[in-house]
Amino acid sequence: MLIVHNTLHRQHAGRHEMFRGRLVPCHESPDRLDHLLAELHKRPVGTITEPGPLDEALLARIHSPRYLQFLAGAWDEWVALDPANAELDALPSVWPVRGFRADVLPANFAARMGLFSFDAGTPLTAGSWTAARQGAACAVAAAQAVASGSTRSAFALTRPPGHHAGADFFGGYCFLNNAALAAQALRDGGFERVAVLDVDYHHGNGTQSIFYARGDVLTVSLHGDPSTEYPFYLGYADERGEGEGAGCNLNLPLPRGTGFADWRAALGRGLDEVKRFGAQALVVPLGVDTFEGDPISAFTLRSADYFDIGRDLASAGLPTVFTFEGGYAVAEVGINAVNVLEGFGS
Ligand code: 6XA
Ligand code: ZN
Repeated sequence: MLIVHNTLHRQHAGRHEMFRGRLVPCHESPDRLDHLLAELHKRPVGTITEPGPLDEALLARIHSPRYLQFLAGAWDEWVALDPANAELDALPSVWPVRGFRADVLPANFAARMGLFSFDAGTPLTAGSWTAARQGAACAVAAAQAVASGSTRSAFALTRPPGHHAGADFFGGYCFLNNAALAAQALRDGGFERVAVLDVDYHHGNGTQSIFYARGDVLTVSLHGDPSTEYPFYLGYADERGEGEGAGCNLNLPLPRGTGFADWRAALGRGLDEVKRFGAQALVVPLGVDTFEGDPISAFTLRSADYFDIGRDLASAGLPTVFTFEGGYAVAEVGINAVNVLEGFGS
């Protein structure tokens, strides 16, 4: 397995996220990836490499030009409002809900921050854009290596994560949708039908929305039931895709407290769907916030279960790209993720 590392990920280091009326320390911290990398050095499952420059044309096929333009300049705009802002994270505080104009692009920075986001839990910092771009480059490099046939599987150490980011919005700690970029790179690399099977605790709303009307990319997500779990407003079982994408989205919401036996049965349903779709390549947004010790999630998977997840995913027999998503029990993040990779094999 090829491992593609984001050497610049530490440049994205948010201080605070909004939680129940308070600014609390960010769960999505740089040490998450450092633990993962340390575990990969301890238990080598493949060669570790760094990505080349990000493919701008590919990026622009997944994200809208005005969103990319906003992200590229957001930090400078934030600091230009007040030099003291350089010591603070940028967080949105106003959003256009139903009935508001989504086509206008206000001159006001806060208004644009809200237009391009959906929560107040995703701080934008001085290095967020640099880190997010390098993370995206990792996902693309991993997919291109798999598409070229030089490796059968690859794992991209994407941080910040990506599966909540849509074509033109950030949220859920995500700015660029690494898994969507990987799926598109696999399509461009010659695989006619690609499946995304998201095993993070949270619904991959960004990936779903990006591919919702496309028939060439299947999106499957197993996750905490959105009626009680973030991101709340998407991820229900009746969302099946639209237009050419009708039937090409499958959500498998599971209740809080779900243990490995039931979770694994849902994974089996997801894998059946991948097979039925006739996928030629697979993208797995890999979050390990399904772990029993995760501070923000409510499934009860144990560390040993992650070997079985890897084995089950390998049973699809497909060229596979993993991106790294959630998982906040920092000490166990590396162990659990590498257990999946070890179980998967090469
Ligand atoms: C709300 C929780 C964000 C969840 C992020 C995540 N601040 N997504 O792990 O997969
Ligand atoms: Zn998650």
